[in-house]
Amino acid sequence: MVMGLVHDLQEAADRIRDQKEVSIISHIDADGIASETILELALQQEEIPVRPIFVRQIEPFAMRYVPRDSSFKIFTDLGAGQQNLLEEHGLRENEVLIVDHHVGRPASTSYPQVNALTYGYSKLSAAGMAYLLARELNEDNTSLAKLAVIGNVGDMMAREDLGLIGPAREIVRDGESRGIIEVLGRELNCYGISTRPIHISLAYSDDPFLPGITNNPNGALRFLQKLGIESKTANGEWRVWEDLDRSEKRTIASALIQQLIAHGSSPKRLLSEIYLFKDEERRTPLRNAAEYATLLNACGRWAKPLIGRSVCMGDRGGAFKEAEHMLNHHRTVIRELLQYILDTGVKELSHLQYLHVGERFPDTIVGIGAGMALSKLNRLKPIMVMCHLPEDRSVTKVSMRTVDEMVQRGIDLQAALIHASTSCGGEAGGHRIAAGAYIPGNVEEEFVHCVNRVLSEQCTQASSHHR
Ligand SMILES: [Mn+2]
Repeated sequence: MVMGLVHDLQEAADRIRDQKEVSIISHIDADGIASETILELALQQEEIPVRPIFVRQIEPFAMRYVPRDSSFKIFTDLGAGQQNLLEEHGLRENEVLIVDHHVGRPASTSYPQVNALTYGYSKLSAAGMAYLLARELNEDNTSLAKLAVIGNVGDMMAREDLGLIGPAREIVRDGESRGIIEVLGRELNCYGISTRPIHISLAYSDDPFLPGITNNPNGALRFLQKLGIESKTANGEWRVWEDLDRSEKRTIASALIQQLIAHGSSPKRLLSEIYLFKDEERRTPLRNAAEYATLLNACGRWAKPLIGRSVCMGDRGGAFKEAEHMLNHHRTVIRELLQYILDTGVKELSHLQYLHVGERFPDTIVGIGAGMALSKLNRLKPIMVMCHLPEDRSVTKVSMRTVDEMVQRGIDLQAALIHASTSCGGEAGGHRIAAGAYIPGNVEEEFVHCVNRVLSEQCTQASSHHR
């Protein structure tokens, strides 16, 4: 870790130790829920009472949930980009700590902040930062490494490099030495390895796109049969990826590598690292980082982040049942949304495809639906899905998704949405591959065309660099 970070963590830890009462304001996604829980558990150890508050990151109404009381306010997984709002809310610099990994927008008050980006770490999420702070408070807090890994994986920090790197990787090692985390190297880069039948898991893989298998469970099943891999156990239960032995996994991986090469695609992204939690029961979504993160995301998206928090704190009874229920419901509604997008069809511009779903679906899942629809549409054209915000119909939420290949070619959705929103009085945030914005409802049409223009410029710029 760079020296500046070590120093700033010490200072932040000292600041926290002095507090009588703390409010933690965090984001409702997996990283936000994990961040909040890490700090809440760490503060519990210090006997400091905590009040958890969850908000949607870039929504315009977030501040109304921040209490106006004497408690010390820790903002996790948000705050860096909203410092002007903290200021407007009347927060002074001695009552705030920001623990974040988003691009900062400074205000005239200089709020104390530990932000992964400040230290040059772009592959470390807020839960990673919260963990480093918790470990600074007490070395024994390495027991919280699992939650940090869930946050990191949930925020796609392992995606680009096919594994966690830098400080996020050190956190994995902390978990390994506590005996909680097991790292499986060079595993198939697919989702659902602990809970989904193998062919379903294979059919989910779209990075890389597997011809005849991606989005095609029957094709995946035939593929397994051809290789002589049993899809079911002796008592007729579907096997999951985790049940396969080493040689079965190797058989599948080498067949896929051959297939990709035969189709002229690169097998480079086929294998990645997977993080298993040995203290969790097999065949549950808690068993690996990616599925655990989805469970937490489901809680957030159905406006029950506190249920996710209870699961993170160890509840395996009522809260876990409810979380599982939300996860299943989540899947059903996402499937409906996907079908709706495919049935309705998208409008196409030169550099993007888009659709407005009105208020048929909760705004919190529209982005995922967009991502899933993309793999069934023209993958190389970024997709934009718009919807109305239930709390305020005059605001439109915009979600965009693209694929790695386009990011390599110079597409940056975050930059495009920030650019287009500033000119129309909206707010945007996210990443190159996935980003979102809130815009006034009456500028939708202009906005879409503005984003299309920016995307076309990004393409031109990137190709002129290559020349
Ligand atoms: Mn985050």
